[in-house]
Amino acid sequence: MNDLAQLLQSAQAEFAQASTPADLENAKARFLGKSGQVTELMKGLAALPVEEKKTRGAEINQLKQGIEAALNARRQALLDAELEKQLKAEALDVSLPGRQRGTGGLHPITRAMERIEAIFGSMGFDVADGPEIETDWFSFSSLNNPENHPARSMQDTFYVDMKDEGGRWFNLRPHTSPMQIRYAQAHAKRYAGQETMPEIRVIAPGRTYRVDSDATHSPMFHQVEGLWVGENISFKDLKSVYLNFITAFFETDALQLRFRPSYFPFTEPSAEIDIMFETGPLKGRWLEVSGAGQVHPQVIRNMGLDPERYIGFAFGSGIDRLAMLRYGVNDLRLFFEGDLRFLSQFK
Ligand code: 2U9
Repeated sequence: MNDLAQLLQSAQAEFAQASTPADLENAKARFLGKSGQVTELMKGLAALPVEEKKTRGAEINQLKQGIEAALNARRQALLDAELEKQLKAEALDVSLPGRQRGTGGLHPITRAMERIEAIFGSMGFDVADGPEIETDWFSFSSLNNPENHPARSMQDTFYVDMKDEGGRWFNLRPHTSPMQIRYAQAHAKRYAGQETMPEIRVIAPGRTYRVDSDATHSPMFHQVEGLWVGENISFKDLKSVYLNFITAFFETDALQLRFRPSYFPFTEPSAEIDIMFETGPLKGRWLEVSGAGQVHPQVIRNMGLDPERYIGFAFGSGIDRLAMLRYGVNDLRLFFEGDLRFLSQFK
């Protein structure tokens, strides 16, 4: 093979080795640049006799065209490879399903609260609402809590650095009873001038706050209190209402309910309500689910009603506790840590 054919072959080989446009430009310079091998051949023409110069010049020209063709082919190949790489990197498979935003769900405590409202609603109970920051009167005094009752202490109740009209610090309500008092006062006022007052039948679900924190107590928790006051409401009404509620909430009749004597300043007599499941993982164990009792006459009076005429019962249950029992949750803090691995089970 003559020297020109050899040169073409080494140019083709070097261009094929060039993996980037810069490498290719360097390889091009080695052949076609100012001091390139082809340029050197062209310079050598000057020393040849005229006849030889013509044929040699034509041969070198042909070589140059061959090298330029190889150079352009390699340039195009590198451009194609770059485009291919870009297309692959930006490839969008339009056949893929859209990115799901994921469906949210209600928080288990919200679900429990809605179930409770629906069940009591089916028994004709209204649902009260009210402020979470309360005065001393609605949180304690109206409920017959003596001035020195431990519930008032800062070890039990959160206080706000603002005073109410009585010069007492505002507090974060430690129970939902204040909503009951507010509801009852408004109800009594509304029917004050009438011969008979429709019965007060209301539940007050909502957030409550106490200075407490462990696997079964949280500084913010949820309570539902119930109140039924009329001219002749007794413990038997409490038992039937609460039994109806609890069997609907846990969706089973296979449970027993009992009252256990207790004491609260706002009810007399007072009782704890226990239930015992006859089947399932909790069967055979008495579980305390609520406090209850006949509304204390002084509290009836604080509602603006005559305790000689009106009587009724009240109860108070922890919604978080009912939800823990219903869903088999053993640590209250799971409800409030926002861990989607826990919460997404309730979607
Ligand atoms: C009015 C009159 C009386 C509500 C009641 C309880 C008993 C009670 C606790 C149980 C678990 C709260 O969530 S808990 O910590 N509650 O034991 N609550 S009677 O009595 C009232 C409420 C309002 C006007």
